[in-house]
Amino acid sequence: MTSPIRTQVAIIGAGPSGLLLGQLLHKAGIDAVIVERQSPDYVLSRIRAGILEQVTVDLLHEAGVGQGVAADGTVHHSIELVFSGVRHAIDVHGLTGGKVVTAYGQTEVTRDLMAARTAAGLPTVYEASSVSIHDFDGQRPKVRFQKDGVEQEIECDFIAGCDGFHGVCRASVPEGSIKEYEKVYPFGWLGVLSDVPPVSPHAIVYGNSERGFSLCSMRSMTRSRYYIQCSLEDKVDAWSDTRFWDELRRRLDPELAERIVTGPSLEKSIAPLRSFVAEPMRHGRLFLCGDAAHIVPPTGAKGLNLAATDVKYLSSALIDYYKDHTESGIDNYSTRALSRIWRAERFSWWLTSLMHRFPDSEGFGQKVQDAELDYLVHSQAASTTLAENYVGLPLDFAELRA
Ligand code: FAS
Ligand code: PHB
Repeated sequence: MTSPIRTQVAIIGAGPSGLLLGQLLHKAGIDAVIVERQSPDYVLSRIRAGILEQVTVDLLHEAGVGQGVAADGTVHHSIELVFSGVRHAIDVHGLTGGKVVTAYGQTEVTRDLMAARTAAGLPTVYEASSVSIHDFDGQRPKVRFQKDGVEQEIECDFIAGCDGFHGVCRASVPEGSIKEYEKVYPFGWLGVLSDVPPVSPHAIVYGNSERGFSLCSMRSMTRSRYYIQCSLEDKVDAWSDTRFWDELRRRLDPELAERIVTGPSLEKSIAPLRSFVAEPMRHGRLFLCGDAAHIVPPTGAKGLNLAATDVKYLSSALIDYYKDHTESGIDNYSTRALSRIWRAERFSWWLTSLMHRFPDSEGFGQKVQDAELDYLVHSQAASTTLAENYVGLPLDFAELRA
């Protein structure tokens, strides 16, 4: 084994959580090493989120990587709901006193963060194998990994578990020290990315037809992202581009179906949907962050945004620790993050329940879903509830009562 690497914070995972945390710590003069098991290209090849809350956009600017979203992000003032063959606009901007969301892909966010880290010459170990974490219940936690066959060790003050749902960090917490809450949904999302102009460039369109859920989103004015609800038994190979476009059209209102521009898929994948939270998010000197601690069904566009606010809370806590030698931030991290996470979990579960067809939802259940959709688009109070959750609840929830 080579001589140990010494740093203040060891970050496991170079997805958006790990990279954004590394960038915010760097700007505060705190050293961090990131250890990632995949290559940069592999990380960038995963097509995921597309909608950023204002809190997330502000954080990218705070981290010094806001140029991309400012130049290429598309601001949305409204979302649209399609059901019973009719499309209804929800004026998110008007209902929330001017708040908006921005369409800018997670791939682009990750690329911007990677470029900033490289430009600053900050240490990131890609394609690390056999990553393990140790002694995080003590004062001197350690990370061990192999790189090019050589065993290496990091000595640090803290470990940030930014390694996603299938990572090593949450799995390393002793059984009995962590409680997990989970709900798995009986369907998945078949997603397609295509270099065609978005059918609705200024509104994300959510559909609930008798054939199932659909979603029309975008990455830019020339690149679109579409999803349809599919069975968990479905296989991507069974979905030709033509079959996908035809099915998507069947789930939209006639005008939108007519307007949609189709083209070859650049990426096509099926993602399962689950709600998941692991509590607490702090274990000694290990902090779980982002998908390592929680998962939401993507219906509410919260996954990436929750990861960003975890990073905001954790980076502030670590900066307080190193600058002011106070531990209140790190002591409160888990409670503070979980308070916002559960509100987003509730919203994501609610919108998923409202916009999807469930195998057992015929009869009374379907009539109630139809009635809730009708109420939602005709009641300002109901639309306001949707709008204020969609743009993202404030970092400090007390603001909402103000
Ligand atoms: P990530 O999973 O992005 O990153 C974790 C990183 O840790 C990865 O790079 C991984 O390779 C690495 N890692 C894992 N184990 C490791 C180990 N042992 N050692 C070192 N590194 C390790 N959110 C939305 O808002 N909208 C969406 O439409 C949406 N679609 C999604 C589709 C899919 C298939 C998935 C899985 C998620 C989707 N999400 C969506 C949620 C997604 O955007 C996450 O919220 C976001 O990626 C969270 O970022 P991280 O916490 O950084 O986790
Ligand atoms: C996306 O653009 O990928 C997207 C948009 C809205 C969602 C989920 C995903 O709710």
